[in-house]
Amino acid sequence: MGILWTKLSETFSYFTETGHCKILLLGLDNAGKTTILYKLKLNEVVSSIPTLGFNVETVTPRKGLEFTVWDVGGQERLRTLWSYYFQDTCGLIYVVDSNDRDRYEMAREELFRVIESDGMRDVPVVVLANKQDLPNSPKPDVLAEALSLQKLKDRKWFIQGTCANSGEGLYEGLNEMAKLVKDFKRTRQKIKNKPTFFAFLKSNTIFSGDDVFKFDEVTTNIGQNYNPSTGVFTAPKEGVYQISCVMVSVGRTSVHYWLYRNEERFSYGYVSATAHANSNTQNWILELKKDDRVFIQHRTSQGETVHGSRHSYFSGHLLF
Ligand SMILES: Nc1nc2c(ncn2[C@@H]2O[C@H](COP(=O)(O)OP(=O)(O)O)[C@@H](O)[C@H]2O)c(=O)[nH]1
Ligand SMILES: [Mg+2]
Repeated sequence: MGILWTKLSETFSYFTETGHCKILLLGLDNAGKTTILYKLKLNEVVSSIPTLGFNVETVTPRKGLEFTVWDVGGQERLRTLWSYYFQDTCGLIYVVDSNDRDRYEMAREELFRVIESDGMRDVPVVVLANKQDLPNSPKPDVLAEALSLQKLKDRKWFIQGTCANSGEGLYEGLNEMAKLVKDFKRTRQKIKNKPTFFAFLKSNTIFSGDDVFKFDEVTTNIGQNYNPSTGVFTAPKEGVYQISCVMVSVGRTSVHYWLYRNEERFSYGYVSATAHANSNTQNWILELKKDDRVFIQHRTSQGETVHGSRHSYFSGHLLF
């Protein structure tokens, strides 16, 4: 490994201590990605995995840190394969040939396509305005404008001029990436520590007897503490939780229900019948202990229809 990497290795040491970190190194072909890997002297560990014409290089310079490299642009039919690599990404380095003005537009489109993909939400971006050594090379700010980087509102980004051949700017660019990734991982960690769930009832459902309401269209489940197949939320830790539900009746029937904390029925819910639909909303602040279970159960022997299709829901999150 070269001097440049030795310097960066310290910067990146944080990640090995705090778990896995995956960084994508993308850009159109000919932008300079492979040259960058070589300049960082990471070439010794480059492994190339050609899958159906989709050529992915991965480099693992130290345990827990992984760079994944491929060319974006064209290859419409291969895009579906990308999503696999987007998962768990904590940084994107996007390399652009500053002198390739004809393909600025394409580089911009591809960049946005990548960052708007599932799994890439809020992932920080460092753009390397490469080939700055060429005469009359447009400066990084020109490229920033052409790539519409100012549109990236909720995401940290940084642009750095580089010359991959000499290595100029690479340390600065990667060092900034390391900083942004650190912030990103901290924020992610904070979110992970806030168990939250939100689940709709997918379709109209008739409940009778002591059926537990299974809200089966889960839109958020941070921490996976809500189980849609049982309808039960299990508190992962002690704290004050906000738990809410909206219950909507449909088709001239009423809905009777209880809210349970473990074996305790601590609230009664009732939706009266009308000609069309009616609703009842409940909002609780609950102190829960670890492993306390919260769920909603039907209470009357007769069958009652609860309105699905994004009308009725159950949600909760840890306040503090
Ligand atoms: N002048 C100049 N040429 C570069 C620079 N970086 C890469 N190149 C050249 O651009 C071409 C494409 O580089 P490569 O790393 O293969 O691009 P990739 O397709 O993104 O992997 C090669 O001929 C490189 O030598 C640079 O900073 N300055
Ligand atoms: Mg290459």
